[in-house]
Amino acid sequence: SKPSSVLAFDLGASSGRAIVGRLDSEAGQVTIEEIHRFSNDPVKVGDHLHWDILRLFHELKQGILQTKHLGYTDIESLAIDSWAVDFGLLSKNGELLGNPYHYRDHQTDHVMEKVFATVGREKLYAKTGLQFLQFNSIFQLAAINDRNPELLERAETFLMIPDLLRYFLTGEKHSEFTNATTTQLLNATTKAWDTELLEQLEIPTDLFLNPVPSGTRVGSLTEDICQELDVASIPVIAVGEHDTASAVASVPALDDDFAFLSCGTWSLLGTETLEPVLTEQALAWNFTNEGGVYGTNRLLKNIMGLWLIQECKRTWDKEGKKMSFSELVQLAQQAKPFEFFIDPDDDMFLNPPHMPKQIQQYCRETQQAQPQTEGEIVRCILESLALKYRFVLERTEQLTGKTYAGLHIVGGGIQNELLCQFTASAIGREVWAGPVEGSALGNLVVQWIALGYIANLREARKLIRNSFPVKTYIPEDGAGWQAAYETFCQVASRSRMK
Ligand code: ADP
Ligand code: LRH
Repeated sequence: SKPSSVLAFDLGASSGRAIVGRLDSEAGQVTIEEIHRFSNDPVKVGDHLHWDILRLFHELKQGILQTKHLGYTDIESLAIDSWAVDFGLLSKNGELLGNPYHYRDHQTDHVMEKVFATVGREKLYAKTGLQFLQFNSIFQLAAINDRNPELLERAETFLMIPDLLRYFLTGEKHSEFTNATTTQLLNATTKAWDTELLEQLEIPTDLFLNPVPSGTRVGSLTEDICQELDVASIPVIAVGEHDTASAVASVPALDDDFAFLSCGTWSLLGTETLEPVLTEQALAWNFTNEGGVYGTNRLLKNIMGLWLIQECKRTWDKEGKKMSFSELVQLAQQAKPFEFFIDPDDDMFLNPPHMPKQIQQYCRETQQAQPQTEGEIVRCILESLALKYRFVLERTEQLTGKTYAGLHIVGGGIQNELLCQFTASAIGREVWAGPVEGSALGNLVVQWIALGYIANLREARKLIRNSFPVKTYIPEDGAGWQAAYETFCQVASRSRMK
């Protein structure tokens, strides 16, 4: 039988890409080709930060056009995955109301406390099992209700970003399950929108569509788009549309019990479980339970991730000190080890105007000396991330009662080999790095499962394992990293480690 080609759009906070996957079922091999990559710059207007959603839609069209130009006339389906929590609101006649807010917009500063006063923190966790992050959709909606209630009054339909872009492509409105779980409005036990919660917060319940499971066919390109692009219609599948759900689907683990780190703008570290873990300990440690593909639960924690480096780079670029990621990593390699530590998850790093100064401020406030050079700052970030990974990995083990022999890392961050090595050393176990296009691959394999080419998730993971390299990192300098971990924990406790 001839190979099957499908198209994945993976939209990250740092870039978007269109990737064609080819599955040769007989050989048990997948190959991928990146056919289009585009930036995804948020835009600040007045006081608020928005996604440039129509530009993203334009880029999706460019990706589809590109399949034609490259001679892929046999695309069997396409799917989108993207970051969590953000959404658009449609009017009665199906038009987008306003520009979707970016989750780093400051409208949600201090909103959590107000919501807790109405709902109660424990109750909210018991219902949703979601970690408290100030930008969860629930807090965004509460902020909009406060500041800009007309927007909600005019809204008829709530669609998460991938739901929205898929709606633009197909004309059909559906809510996809994995991404719906990130709103903190879906009940973790019933898997339905929690109407009691919505009513308490005065959010109209009829905005929300019943979630469809990942791997559902949900329409095809509209005739209009086919005409505009001069392409044949393509079926559209709702995959694990939360990019982290897709990333976890791509982890090339051969056993059921494994720990993963999805490493990109964010670092998402945790494991797959059969059921949500809603214990007091999970609440105290602010772990999240997000819906995975095919009935899995993702027990994990958000760690601030390479955002810290992206923001330093953006600042230095603006100041005329332009450097690539690999140049920054080289500088970090040359800097002295274990000089400065931060808790990467301190709120102060969520969206500051000047990240390098913010890191210096953290060091000052926690009675440390301050990193000065680019190399010192990047080294401080990378070591602190690796140490935070240890902290979260050990807590994951305590929550599940299991131990993990090593850590799978997927995503663009594995191109930072220094970080992979630091991670192996900090956790004192092997790191297995790959694939680099984790989310896109998870997106592709779920399409193939939906189309009937791959039997299930386990087979999909095996296929990925057989098709892409995985690089092993062995821990080094155990004593040095152990001492560093102790200092890191001490320093972070001064800022109340998140
Ligand atoms: P997103 O979550 O936005 O989709 P990616 O998974 O694409 O992010 O990862 C992007 C990150 O990978 C960048 O922010 C950068 O830190 C890191 N990265 C990419 N290329 C390199 C490189 N050559 N060397 C070091 N780090 C890199
Ligand atoms: C990673 C991610 C993560 C969310 C964040 C908003 O891209 O989807 O899982 O918490 O973006």
